[in-house]
Amino acid sequence: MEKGGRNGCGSVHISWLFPEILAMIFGYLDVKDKGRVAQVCVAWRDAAYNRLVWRGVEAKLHLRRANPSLFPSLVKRGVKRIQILSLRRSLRDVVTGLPNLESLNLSGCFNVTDIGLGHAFVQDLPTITMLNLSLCKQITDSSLGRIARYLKHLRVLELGGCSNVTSNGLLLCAWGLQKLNTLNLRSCRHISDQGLFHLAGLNPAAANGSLELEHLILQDCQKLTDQALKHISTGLTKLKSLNLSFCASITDTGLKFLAKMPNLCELDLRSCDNISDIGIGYLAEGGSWITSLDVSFCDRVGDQSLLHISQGLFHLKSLSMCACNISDDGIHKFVRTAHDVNTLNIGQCSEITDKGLIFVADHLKRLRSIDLYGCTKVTTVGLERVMQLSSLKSLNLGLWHEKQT
Ligand SMILES: *[C@@H]1O[C@H](CO)[C@@H](O)[C@H](O)[C@H]1NC(C)=O
Ligand SMILES: *[C@@H]1O[C@H](CO)[C@@H](O)[C@H](O)[C@H]1NC(C)=O
Ligand SMILES: *[C@@H]1O[C@H](CO)[C@@H](O)[C@H](O)[C@H]1NC(C)=O
Ligand SMILES: *[C@@H]1O[C@H](CO)[C@@H](O)[C@H](O)[C@H]1NC(C)=O
Ligand SMILES: *[C@@H]1O[C@H](CO)[C@@H](O)[C@H](O)[C@H]1NC(C)=O
Ligand SMILES: *[C@@H]1O[C@H](CO)[C@@H](O)[C@H](O)[C@H]1NC(C)=O
Ligand SMILES: CC(=O)N[C@H]1CO[C@H](CO)[C@@H](O)[C@@H]1O
Ligand SMILES: CC(=O)N[C@H]1CO[C@H](CO)[C@@H](O)[C@@H]1O
Repeated sequence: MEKGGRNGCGSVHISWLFPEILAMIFGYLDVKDKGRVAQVCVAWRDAAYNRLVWRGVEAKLHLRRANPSLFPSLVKRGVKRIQILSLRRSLRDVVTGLPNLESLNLSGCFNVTDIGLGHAFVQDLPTITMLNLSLCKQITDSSLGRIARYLKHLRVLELGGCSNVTSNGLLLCAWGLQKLNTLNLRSCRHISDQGLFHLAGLNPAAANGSLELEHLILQDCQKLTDQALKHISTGLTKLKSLNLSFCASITDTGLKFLAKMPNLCELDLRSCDNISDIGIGYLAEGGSWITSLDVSFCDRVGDQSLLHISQGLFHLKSLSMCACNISDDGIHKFVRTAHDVNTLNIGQCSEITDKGLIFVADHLKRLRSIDLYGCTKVTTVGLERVMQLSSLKSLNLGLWHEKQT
């Protein structure tokens, strides 16, 4: 950012601008430059204090020594989203210093404990809608109890990698967090089917459930079985996306339940080893509205699944089958009804040849992105046909080739 002309900010044109207009312009700068323009002169500093400038900005803080002007200056700018990079002071200071706090990101902050959160969350905090505790590994169900009690307006809760969280913690969430829209439980390996039973509100005497959930990430929750999917499909009917990747105990039977979910459009089953063509058949028979399906690294998913998909998943836009046992035959069956598909990831499918790519080029006229990384049997003949698709924006070939433009 230049300081603007010989007269500092007195440069003729800019000084004519109303402070409101300056503030709108400053709003487009990145956070560092916002700080710099505020140091140019008094007029610019005042303009830079306008809340418009800082709207949506996430302040990143190292909370070390006491700094009495920090929170008032953030409040003055209207900053409502905070990311804590390191924590040597009480979290309570943050919560009391920023009464309008909307988003608190503590991800990866290793010093976050139940005791620390216990000091911070002692009264209703109705403005906080986003809490990111991912990788705060010391957090247990006891913190979830506080969160469920005092952060009732939470819409996004990230607990990825919080491996001490159990189904009891989920019961507490299901009791207190009625407005939850997004819940990330990645690698919370102690969570069992019972936790999902509560989350889905299936025992209303104990908890009404978080029935507004639209996005649920259960990646790598190894204990979950088909029962959990039954609970989800019964109670969490607003769910739009579900991530079950690496849930090795999920089987084809579980997919029968998911096939009935009216709003489910994104399903991630990457590396679910017990899923086979039969399960994909259930999904397709259910007439599901799935637009995005990932079954990459499912060894038992193959050409038969592509046939099922062509006969039932008519709304599919994105399909990922990396390292699945598929061939040109399967592609041939799939492309006939796959008119809306814009993303196709079939990397490491070593049986695919130019023939398969020609089927793709002839039928998938909306294809924007294709992954062919490690497809060792394809040659420039097939690739050139795919590259002629006018919609194509991205072609991943990994180490072997590169898209020429
Ligand atoms: C962790 O935070 C507490 C305050 O909650 C502080 O007293 C302590 O010194 C911090 N520890 C480290 C290693 O930063
Ligand atoms: C929260 O912090 C994590 C870790 O630093 C970062 O990756 C993530 O983008 C942050 N979230 C938001 C919404 O900024
Ligand atoms: C939460 O933190 C994780 C890990 O750093 C990050 O990947 C994710 O985007 C964050 N989510 C939000 C909503 O900030
Ligand atoms: C469930 O919701 C109803 C109606 O809002 C409420 O009266 C009841 O106390 C709730 N049950 C629990 C266990 O919180
Ligand atoms: C499921 O989680 C994995 C890992 O976090 C992520 O790469 C993938 O995009 C997620 N799938 C969906 C549909 O969000
Ligand atoms: C791959 O699929 C074909 C038929 O589509 C089948 O004959 C073959 O046994 C499968 N290979 C493996 C390793 O599952
Ligand atoms: C407080 C608590 O329960 N901490 C446990 C978290 O999980 C690790 C192992 O994953 C245990 O060693 C801790 O005792
Ligand atoms: C729950 C279930 O059926 N798990 C099976 C998944 O597949 C492996 C073999 O691939 C079996 O050993 C498990 O029993």
